[in-house]
Amino acid sequence: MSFRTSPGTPASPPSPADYVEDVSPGGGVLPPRAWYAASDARSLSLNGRWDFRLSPAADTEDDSFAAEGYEPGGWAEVQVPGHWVMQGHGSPIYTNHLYPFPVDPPRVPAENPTGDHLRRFDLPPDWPADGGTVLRFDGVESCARVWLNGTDLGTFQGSRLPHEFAVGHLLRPDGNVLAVRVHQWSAGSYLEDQDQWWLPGIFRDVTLLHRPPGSALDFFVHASYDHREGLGTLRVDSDVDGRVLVPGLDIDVATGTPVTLPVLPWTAETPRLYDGELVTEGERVPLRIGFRTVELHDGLIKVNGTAVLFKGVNRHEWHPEKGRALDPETMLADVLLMKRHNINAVRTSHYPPHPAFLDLCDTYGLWVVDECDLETHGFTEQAWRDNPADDPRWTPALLDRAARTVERDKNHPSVVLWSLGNEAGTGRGLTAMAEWIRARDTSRLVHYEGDHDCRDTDVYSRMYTDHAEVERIGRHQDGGGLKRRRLPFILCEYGHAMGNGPGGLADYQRLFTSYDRLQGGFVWEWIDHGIADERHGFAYGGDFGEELHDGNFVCDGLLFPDRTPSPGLVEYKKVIEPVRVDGGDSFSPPGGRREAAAGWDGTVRVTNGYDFTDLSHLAFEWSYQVDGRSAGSGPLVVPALAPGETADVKLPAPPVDPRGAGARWTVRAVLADDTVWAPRGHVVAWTQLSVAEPAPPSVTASAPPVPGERVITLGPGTFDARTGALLAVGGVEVTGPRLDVWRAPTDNDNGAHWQSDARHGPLWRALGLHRMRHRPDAVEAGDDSLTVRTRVAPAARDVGLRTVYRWTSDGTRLRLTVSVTPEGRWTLPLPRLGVRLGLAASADRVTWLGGGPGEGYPDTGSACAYGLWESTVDALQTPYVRPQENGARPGVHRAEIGGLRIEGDPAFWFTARRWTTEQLDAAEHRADLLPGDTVWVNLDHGQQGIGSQSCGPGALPRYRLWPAPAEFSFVFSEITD
Ligand code: IPT
Repeated sequence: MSFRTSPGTPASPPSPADYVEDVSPGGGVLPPRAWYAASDARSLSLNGRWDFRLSPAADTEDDSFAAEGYEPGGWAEVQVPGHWVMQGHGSPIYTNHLYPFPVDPPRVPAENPTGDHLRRFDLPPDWPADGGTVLRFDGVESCARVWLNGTDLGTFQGSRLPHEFAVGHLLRPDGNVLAVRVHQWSAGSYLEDQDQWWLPGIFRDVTLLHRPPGSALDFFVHASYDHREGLGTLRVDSDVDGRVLVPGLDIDVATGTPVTLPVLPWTAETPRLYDGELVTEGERVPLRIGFRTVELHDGLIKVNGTAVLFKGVNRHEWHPEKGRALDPETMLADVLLMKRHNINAVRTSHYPPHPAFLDLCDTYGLWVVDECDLETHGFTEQAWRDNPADDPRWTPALLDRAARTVERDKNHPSVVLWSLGNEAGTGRGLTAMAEWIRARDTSRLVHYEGDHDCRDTDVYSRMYTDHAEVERIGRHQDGGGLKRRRLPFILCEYGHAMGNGPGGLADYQRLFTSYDRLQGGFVWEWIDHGIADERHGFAYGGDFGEELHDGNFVCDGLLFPDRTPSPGLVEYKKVIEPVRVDGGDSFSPPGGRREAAAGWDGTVRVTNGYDFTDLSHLAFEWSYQVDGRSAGSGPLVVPALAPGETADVKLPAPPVDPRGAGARWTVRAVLADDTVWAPRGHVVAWTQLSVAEPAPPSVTASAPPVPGERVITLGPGTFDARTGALLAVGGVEVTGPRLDVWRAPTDNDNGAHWQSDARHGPLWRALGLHRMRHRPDAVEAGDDSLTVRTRVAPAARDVGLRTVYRWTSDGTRLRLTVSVTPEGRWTLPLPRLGVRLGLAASADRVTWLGGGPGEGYPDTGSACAYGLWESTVDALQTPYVRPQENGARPGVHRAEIGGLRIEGDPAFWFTARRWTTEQLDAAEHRADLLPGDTVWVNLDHGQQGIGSQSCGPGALPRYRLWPAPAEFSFVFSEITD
């Protein structure tokens, strides 16, 4: 790098292109306006292969590439939309809130990867000669300078916002050249510190839009609904006068003219859209009109007069190969997955999504909190000093972002709240944004979490608040200023879905449904941002040699990166299901063990938990299972209850007598007909009720232990005479079983480094629970039992678990009773408490009678149904992007694997894997897990809850596994049938 000098002045650094570090939003672009995909005016997509050249700094190359006649010899090619770092040029960087460059606003590093893009295009032969043409960029990260046919059009920042240029005067029929220079870092980067991969590039569509004479400019569809009268009022304000046509409602009025008439309202549950058109002299623009009124009334967010309960998720845009360049199929996949999992709301964290996503939300029905492209979280490192959100020099940029968000998306009925941004502190810029938005759009409410006094917001919003505080807020016992006390509450982020978890969702949902003020929340977050990677399976922060990074904190979604639902999503679906079926009990522990109250007469109470729809779209079915097998099923007649209504419905007489076996009713609510988002028969809600638990296994101790030289035999069991360890059950070779308390800490066990509460993962390790020593103290052969006494404890500590294994047999079966007595002063709960045993690698097929089909832990098992399940060892694994404890099936009475039958007394947690817990613990990526020559089986009496401490509260006290005297039994037998 050379320093320019001039006579008499000291050397000064070169000034990078001024616009890159300019706090203003850019220059040369057209004012923001409503976005629409298509009208009858012509358009031309410029997506496709573009010539591409990457330079290491903003000023490495001059701008001669933008001049007429430039030949991009030796350039590479990239796909637009796309990020160059996802296409082999440079690499992604992941940081949570730390800026990956020195904080010196608005300056950015000299190392500023800059991508020059060139696109040649001809106009279609019939491209109209009259009127103008606009060039639209839907998203470029983070700063662009644009030339067409050698003419400098201008610059812009605001990565996830549209920017348009008037280009008609520059176009020619053939040989047009569009040149775009994109800088990874700009002043705008300070406003985009959004806990995601930093991914430069032209990552959304580039389109030429013909603007015929008399074409539409901006327009605002106002469509409200009066729920008392059942009347909608439509008024379309348009910069260009014209007519508004809605054939389905016989509407044909001038723009600006209100018309009131009976309509069906739009809600997320009933997304009724009316097709219409805005007709100006030169253009017909399709309209999709949804009538709905959003208001704050009686301290509640109401839509069409009804308070809504948000069952939401935070959605970042993500694709494991394309980053944030999402194709329409992926957007649709997200919406369908949400609808099928009972999700009714999306917060577009932390920027406006591709506009096509909002079209899908309108069509399929999702409430949207549309968030502005703004976050300055890194300033928290300096106690928010110099925060752009409170610095008037940045206010124009903030207002530009607010305007581009609102103007683009204002015609979507699904958008019910505008969000100012995320984690941007508080300040004058935010207040200015809120004021601007309120003046522009009175039909929606304003959200922002960072302002706990709610000066700028219409809703009190928090993130990761623990259950106890949420309950206080629900009871209006949380204090706060007068304004806040009158506002409804939402958790804009909760249930941090990083790795195994989140735990505690059901406990939150009970609060949301108990207190009116609590209007629900948005789980963090929708999808893991893992990057498909040959080395690792999926890569996360640090895998690209970043100098600063936040590891797998970027993988904290309900979907794995390839959009496979994680157990967290299955749990969330169950927790938020819109129909409740109760059998007189009030609480469901994991493993599908909801028990009917004593003396229950077979009546279930059905409650409609929808906000707007009755139950007529659902069909109800009962089934009766004995030991997990269906013994009968049939339809259940449930009245078409209105929202909030309850009915008692009697189940039929049990079809069979369970005779000592376990018996359960299952009631399902399924779609009665096909919908646009799921077929007929799709399960919306279900409940299981236990009427009889299986009789515990009984083994009459009748066989005596027979001591030999090296081994002791007891019934089918062969034991090591010295250590008392079981070696075989009949012909099945076994390693162990012995006490095991270790689990590979989950992300939620490990917690976040800023958490002030005890973080169990690191404390467990410090105590040495991952390296427990087993000391055999005695092997005692009695008349009808073999007793092995041991002490299990970590080096360097005086705490331990006195453990007695007592074996008995009736000649064919072997019963193990484990008694555990803690010694010393334990200050931590245990990760797990049970036994671990090894089986030959040929063990593959697994069946179990208990909770399934997926995993479940004490505070995550709502979605586990009791049944007779079948799987393989491989399929039992939940492939968290960073390997950790997973795969336990709760409430298991019986499991069969590798020729061994295992019955529990009481029911146990069952886990089987082809690697040890220690190997699971050591692995950093999926690809590190390699099958060994043993299948390791854990049979657990207890498991510590999961919680959400990777960013929120830990497991609630009732889900913690405190060391206490415990006794539990298993019965082992060789499967011979
Ligand atoms: C919160 C952020 O708002 C969100 O973007 C994400 O980073 C989340 O945390 C963690 O995954 S902020 C946190 C400090 C509570």
